[in-house]
Amino acid sequence: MAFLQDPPQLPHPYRGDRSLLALLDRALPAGRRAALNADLEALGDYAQMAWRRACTTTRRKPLLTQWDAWGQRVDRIELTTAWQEGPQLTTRHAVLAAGHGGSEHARLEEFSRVYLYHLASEFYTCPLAMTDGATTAIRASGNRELIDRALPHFLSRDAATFWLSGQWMTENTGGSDVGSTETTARQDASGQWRLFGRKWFSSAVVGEAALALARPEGAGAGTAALALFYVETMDGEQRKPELVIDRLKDKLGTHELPTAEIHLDGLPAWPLGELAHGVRQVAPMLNVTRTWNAICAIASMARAISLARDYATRRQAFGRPLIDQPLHAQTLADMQAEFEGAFALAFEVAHLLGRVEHGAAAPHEAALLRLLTPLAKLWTGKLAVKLCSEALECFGGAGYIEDTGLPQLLRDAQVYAIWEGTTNVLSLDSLRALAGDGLGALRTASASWLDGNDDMHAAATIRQTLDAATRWLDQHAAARDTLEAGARALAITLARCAAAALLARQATWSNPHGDRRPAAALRRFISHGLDRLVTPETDNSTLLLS
Ligand code: MFK
Repeated sequence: MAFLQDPPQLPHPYRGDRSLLALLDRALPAGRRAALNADLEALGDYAQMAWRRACTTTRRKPLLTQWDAWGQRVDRIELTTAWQEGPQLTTRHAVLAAGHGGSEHARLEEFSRVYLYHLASEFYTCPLAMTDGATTAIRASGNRELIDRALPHFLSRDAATFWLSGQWMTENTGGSDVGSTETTARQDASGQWRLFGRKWFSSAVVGEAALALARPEGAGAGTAALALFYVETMDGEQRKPELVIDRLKDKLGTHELPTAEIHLDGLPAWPLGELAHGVRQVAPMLNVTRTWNAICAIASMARAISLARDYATRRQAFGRPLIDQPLHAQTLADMQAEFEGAFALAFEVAHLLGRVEHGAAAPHEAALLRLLTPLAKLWTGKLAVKLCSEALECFGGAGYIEDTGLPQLLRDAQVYAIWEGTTNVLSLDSLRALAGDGLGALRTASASWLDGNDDMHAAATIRQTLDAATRWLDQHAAARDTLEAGARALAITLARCAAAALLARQATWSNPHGDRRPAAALRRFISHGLDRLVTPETDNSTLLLS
């Protein structure tokens, strides 16, 4: 009988995830913890079923039909199975509604659902993130008419009344430099605003609404002159003719997500607030979608590590299972420690968001949230690619073969570093947050997270690294080019300090329960180093000569 290798089995994504279980047990009051269980069990079941289904069926892509047989423009998109299941599943388990549930814990409860659902959703979480962000931005605008009109749909617990919202910012001019937006807004004879222009990346084109940036006719150039508008895309069952889908994008990954290029030919629109400072108005949306990005990134890491660890118990080589081979075990443990740090940081951002939104935060925590949001997004985005790549290698050649389902993990992970802003854009955003009291807030928070932990080496390393980061900032504060050139290194250093201090807090809670694994994760994470600061040479001209 020829040798046959057992494929990896996916442990239950909820019951088998000790990081999630320990976090929720620590952070939630007992009653809320118990109430959350049924939804998380169900989403874990769905995720396990979806993995099995993905391993046994041929993956499909969404299909755009632009014209019907009789020459009528229809722009109809056929969605994949998970996307068709999305509205029912997410409204039944209140994925979005949970985040707006009137408690400081609401966001933590929402994002634990997102974490479990994300990979099974085939990136249906992308438009869900946009819908969550649009809800947050519309609520922040105080526009009562739009709040009453859109939010009951966005937060509906009934698929029949649920609406998805997009976020239309990116244009041909680029995803980062939003100030060069070319879409214009004009009022027609009746005073109705209408949008004209081309949007280059719309991942929620099947949605019923969107928030869009546009330049009101006659307004000046640049970011401050942009306005933020709310649009609806459907007239009953028909897509409005003023919204045209030009084509679906052919992407490296996220193949099931129907990302479209569209143009707007007079689509009716309603301003959220003043007819300027649209980026300022959309910022609450950006910060929410960046939190989704971080949670989805750690979900990819969790899946990759979970499969690699399971496989290491099944795969025998050189006479023993991989898990018993020192170098392989070392590799897996290194991955696990980095993942646990990223997990701690991403979920702290989610929990903080809820506390700040519900007025339950300490005085320094608004500035802390403003800083940790870009840090979590940029660090987890990069780490997901690294860990998914490492995990594929844990399978040897099998990790390179499409119908194992494994290569998709790596292809999809690449999106976290660009979705909602590149690593460099987010590093520069962290400088905005540091111009306020971000660093002071991080120092205060880290001291409280370390409180009661007995790992003196970890505490000293975190404090020394934060001191070094403070000195680095002071030293370069007046030299903008140097500050920008070193911003990524600074951001990753601060993210690692925050993650280490959060690991210490989890270890302090877990030790008395007899669980020494978080303490081991902390030691391992610290051994990988926290300080990534560099003093950049800002003159790159010699090296960049072609
Ligand atoms: C899931 C799979 C998806 C499928 C594939 C997707 C592929 C990728 C598709 C994409 O295109 S994703 C890219 C989405 N685009 C972005 O994430 C935007 C990236 N650019 C930025 O984040 C810039 O920093 C930003 C446009 C927000 C601002 O840059 P500017 O034009 O230089 O504006 P400025 O003057 O610095 O900021 C304007 C205001 O916003 C300021 O406030 P004031 O008006 O009060 O002075 C800023 O403080 C404020 N602001 C900016 N970022 C903020 C913020 N406020 C709070 N939080 C923030 N994060």
